[in-house]
Amino acid sequence: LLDTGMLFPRESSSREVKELNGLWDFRADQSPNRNQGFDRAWYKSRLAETGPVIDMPVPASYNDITQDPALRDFIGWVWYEREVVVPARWVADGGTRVVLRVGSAHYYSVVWVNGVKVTEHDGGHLPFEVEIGSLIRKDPTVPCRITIAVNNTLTLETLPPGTIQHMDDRTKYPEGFFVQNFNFDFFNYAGIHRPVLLYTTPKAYVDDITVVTDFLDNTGLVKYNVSVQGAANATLSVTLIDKDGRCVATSNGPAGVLKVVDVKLWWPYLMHENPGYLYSMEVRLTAADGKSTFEDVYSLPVGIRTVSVTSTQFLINNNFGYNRLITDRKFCGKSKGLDWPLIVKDFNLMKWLGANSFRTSHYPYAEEILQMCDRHGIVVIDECPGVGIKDIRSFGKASLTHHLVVMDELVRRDKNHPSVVMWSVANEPAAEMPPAEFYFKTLIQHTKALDPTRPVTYITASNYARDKGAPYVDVICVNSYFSWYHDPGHLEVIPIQLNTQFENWYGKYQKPIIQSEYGADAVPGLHSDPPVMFTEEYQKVVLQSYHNVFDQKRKQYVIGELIWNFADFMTVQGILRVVGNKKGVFTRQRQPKAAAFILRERYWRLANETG
Ligand code: BDP
Repeated sequence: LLDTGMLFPRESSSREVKELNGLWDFRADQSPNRNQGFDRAWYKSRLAETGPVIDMPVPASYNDITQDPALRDFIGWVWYEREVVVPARWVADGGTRVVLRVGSAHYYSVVWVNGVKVTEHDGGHLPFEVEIGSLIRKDPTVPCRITIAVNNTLTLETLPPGTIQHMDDRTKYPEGFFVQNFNFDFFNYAGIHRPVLLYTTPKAYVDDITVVTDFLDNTGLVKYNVSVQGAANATLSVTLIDKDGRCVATSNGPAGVLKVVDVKLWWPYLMHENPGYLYSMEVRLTAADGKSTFEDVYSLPVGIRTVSVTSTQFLINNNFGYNRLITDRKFCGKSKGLDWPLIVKDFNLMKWLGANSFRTSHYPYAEEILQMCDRHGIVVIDECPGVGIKDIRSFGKASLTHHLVVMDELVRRDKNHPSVVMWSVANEPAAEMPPAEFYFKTLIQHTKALDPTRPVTYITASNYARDKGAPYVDVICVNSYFSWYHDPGHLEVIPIQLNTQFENWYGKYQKPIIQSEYGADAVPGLHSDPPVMFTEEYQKVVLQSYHNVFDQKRKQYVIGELIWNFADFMTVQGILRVVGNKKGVFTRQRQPKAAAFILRERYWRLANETG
C-alpha cells in the first residue's frame, strides 16, 4: 500500500503554491533507439546546450502543437525543461518543505532537479510528487532547473496496455520502422497533461485526510482520519465550516466524527434545488521540535452524502432518482491537456442538456474537473486507465500488480470527492478469457478493501453468459452498438436486441444495470431520410430507439444511460474513422448535432418527471 498521501495542493496560511505552467523547452529524442538523452545525459546541462529545442506549452499534449507529422505520431522519450526562481523565504528558514508536483504526464516520467534525479513515475493519468528542498541552491539568484523526460510507449504491462511492432521487411518499410499497437480508439496523446507546480508545507505537515460521510435523520456525520508527517506528537484540531462561513462542528485528534445538526446534504444536479453543497473541513496541525513550532493548515471541501446499491437501484442519500440523466464527457479540444475554457464550456453544455453524470472514460480525469463536479453536483463513475485489456498476456502477474497500484493511486487521489460514486476498474476487457476471473476478482476485492464505501464495477461488452468478472461487480455496466457494429444499417433490430441484452444480464445477476455506451457516428452536416449510417438522422434514430427500451426498463432495474459520446474526439487513423470518432452529440468544436436536441428534450423531461 502507498505510504503517503496525495492531497490536492491548496494555498493556506501555512502553504504556498507556485505554478510552473507556461512554455517549457522541449525536444523529442529522434535517435533510433530513443535513448540518446540518457546516453548523453541531457539532464546534466541546459537542454538548449545539447541540441535544438522548441517551445512547448505545459499543460498540453505535444502531438498537435507543430505541423510535423513525426512529432504528432512520435513514440519514445521526449524531454521538457524549465528554470524557476524559488522565493528566498522558502529556503531561508530551514522549516519549509518544497514539493514538486506533476498533475499527470503520459506515460512514464523521470524527473531531475539541477541535474539530480529526484523521482520517476509509472502511469500516465495520476499525479506524482517529490520533495526537492535539499536541491535548491541557497543563492537566490541561481534558478532551479527542472527536467522531465516522458515516454509514451505502451507495453503489455502498462495501463492501458499496448505492444510495439517492428517491421523489418525492407522492401516495404523504411529502416527502423515500427508501430505502436493498442486496443482503444482514442488518439494516444502524450506529454505533460496537467499542471506542474511547486508547493510548500511546514516540516511537520498534514499528509493525508480521509473522510467518510453519513447522516441520521437531519444530523450529518463526517468520519475523518488525518495522517501527519514530520512530527511525533502533533496536535490536530478539525473544524467544519458551512458555506456562510459558520463553524458547524469541531473535533480534536487524528480521527473522529464531526456531527452536523440540520445538515445540508450533497445532492446531484436536478435532483435537488441546492445541488453540490460543500462544507469546508479545516485541519490545523501544531507541532514543536524543541527549537521551533510548526503550524500547518489544510482545507478540504466535504460533501455529505451516502451511496448504496440494491438489486434494482442506485441510491444517493437513500433516494432513487439520479439514474436517468447520465452522459459522458470525453477529452477533446486540441488534445488531452488541462484546458479551463473547454472544461467550463463542457459543464455548461452538460447543464444545457440536463445531464448530471459522466464516466471518466477511459482514464482518470484531472482533479480540477472532479472539483467542478463536486461543486455543480455532477455524479462521476471514476474509471481507471484499464482500457483495451484484450491480449491474454496483459492478464499476467506483472500487469495485475501494476493495475492494483494504479487503483491505489486513484483511490488515494479521489476518495474524498462526493461526486465520485463508483469506481470502474476497466473498460471492455476480454472478460471471457479464463484468466479474467482471477484478475477481476482480485482487482475488485482490492478496490473494495481500499474503499468499502463505494460500489465497484467495470464496463463490459462481453456475452453475459461468458463474462468471468461480472459476478464480482456491484452494478452491471454494458456497452452495445446494435445497428452499428452489429447489423449495421438495421435500426429495426434495436428493440429486440436491447431488450434481450437487459433481460439476459438481469436474469443472470439480479444487479442494477447501466447502459454505459450506445450510439452511432454522425458526420455533422450529412443528412438522409430515410436515415443511413453516418448521417445526423441515423444517429438520432439510434438514440431514440435505445431510449424507447430504456423507458420500459428504467422503472425496473436499468439505472442509467450514458450516450457514447458527449463530443467527437480524435482517434488513430483507420478505415473505421473519418478524422476521428464521430459518435459525439457535439462536434469537437462543441457545436450540437441534431442528436443533442433529442437528449436535451429527453433529459429535461425526465428531470421534471421526478420533480
Ligand atoms: C467502445 C469503446 C469506446 C469506443 C467505442 C466506439 O469502449 O472507447 O470509442 O467503442 O467504437 O467499444 O465508438
